[in-house]
Amino acid sequence: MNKITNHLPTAELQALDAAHHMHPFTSDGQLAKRGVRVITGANGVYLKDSEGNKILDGMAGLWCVNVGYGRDELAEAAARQMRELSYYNTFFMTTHVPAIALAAKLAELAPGDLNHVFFASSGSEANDTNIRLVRRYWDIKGQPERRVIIARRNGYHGSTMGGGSLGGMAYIHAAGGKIDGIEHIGQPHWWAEGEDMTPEAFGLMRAQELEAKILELGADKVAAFIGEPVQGAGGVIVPPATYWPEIQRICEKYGVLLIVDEVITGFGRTGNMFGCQTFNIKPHIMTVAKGLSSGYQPIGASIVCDEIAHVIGNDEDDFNHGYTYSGHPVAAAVALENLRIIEDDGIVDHVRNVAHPYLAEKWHALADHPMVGQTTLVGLMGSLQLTPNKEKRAKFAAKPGRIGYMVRERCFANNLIMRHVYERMIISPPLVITPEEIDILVARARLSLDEAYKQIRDEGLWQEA
Ligand code: PXG
Repeated sequence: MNKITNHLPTAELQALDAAHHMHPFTSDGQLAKRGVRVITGANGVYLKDSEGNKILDGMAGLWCVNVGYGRDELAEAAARQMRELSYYNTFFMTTHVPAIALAAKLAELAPGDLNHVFFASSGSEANDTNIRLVRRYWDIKGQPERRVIIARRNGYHGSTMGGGSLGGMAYIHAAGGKIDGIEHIGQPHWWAEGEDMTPEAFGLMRAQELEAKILELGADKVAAFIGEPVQGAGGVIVPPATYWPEIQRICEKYGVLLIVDEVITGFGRTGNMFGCQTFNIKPHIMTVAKGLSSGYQPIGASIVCDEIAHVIGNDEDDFNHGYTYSGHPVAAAVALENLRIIEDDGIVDHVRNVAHPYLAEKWHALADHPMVGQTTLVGLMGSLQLTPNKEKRAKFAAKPGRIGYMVRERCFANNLIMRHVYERMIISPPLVITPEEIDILVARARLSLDEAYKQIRDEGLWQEA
């Protein structure tokens, strides 16, 4: 078959997919039995599938399509750049205009003295870059023993060997191992782990695990700490207000570099350009990807502070790291145009002043549903915690993920993409979502909860662990 067409019958596409396509984070055998969903097009906040369904994408793809689908300007920017300079690298004393312009633009947008950009093609790659950057920095500073990077359990930083090791997902470590020199501390997930503590006391306690870990390892062994302002893939875990100030204090006290992974929270998701601004965090390095191009091109970057960039850059030896596609001109041109759209269309203001307040009222109202024990919403990333007993913050007796999966299946059936992370339902819609579309999203979410609730009761699964 040499022509990819949308016009084959769904069953034929599914059969070809099952025969040849290995999917990420999937059991392909199980998927083949169920039948994969074939997406054929998208516009605004809606996806279209091969059966003609119009699906509201409550996840913006994988948290990335910030400006919505089908923007002509981005297609034009790509076509223009492909004609002008389809590819050249940024190794060997060369550069090109899109990489220059995007680096300068990111330096302008990023807070503080985050003025230097190392390009990658994804968030995982950018985090791998960060591992090298911080270790190289300490080598040059004459402290080569500072190698350990501290991260959090249930954090997510990608699925390359470096990114997957920084992440705190045991099932990813189990898939082929984990690199050395990465240590994990607890996550600030009050609902699941805070027991009888107040959120504030719990947030402080979890942050202080960083200090304990630094003291256990010896401060002279610790290169950096990495965290997401709000854990995304972990279930939209919003840390208590006490958490980040204490992390910042501890990093400063021990001279530990602070890497903030903004792959999801960057470019308007939290109601500011960056999550760091929402949570008042001052990092040495910021990881970005996803919303940087709204997913129209694969691109990521490490945005680095003056001190680290100058120390590494002023050494006479090379920084021996880089990717064929670091600063890819087409990806960079598309990212630049995407940032122009975000600014010119006032998308961050739209999130802060229109979409967030409108969604917040309706989203938090879902807390009256018998199954919803907690609702969170920061900007346009939100979660619903499912529970059989709200007062006790109880877990379901069923296998972890089973109940969440049932709700997700109802969402699918009702033409809403709302994902689940175990028993947390999560949303992260395109930032351009309108109040009318928010009404549809919430109505479908409620309908799906109602249907799943009935099914859970009928199947005898309404039981506490
Ligand atoms: N950091 C964070 C905070 C992320 O959310 C990455 C790094 C890695 O980016 P790349 O571009 O290498 O995938 C991510 C990616 C999910 C899901 O199911 C989340 C991500 C990727 C795939 C699935 O929530 N986040």
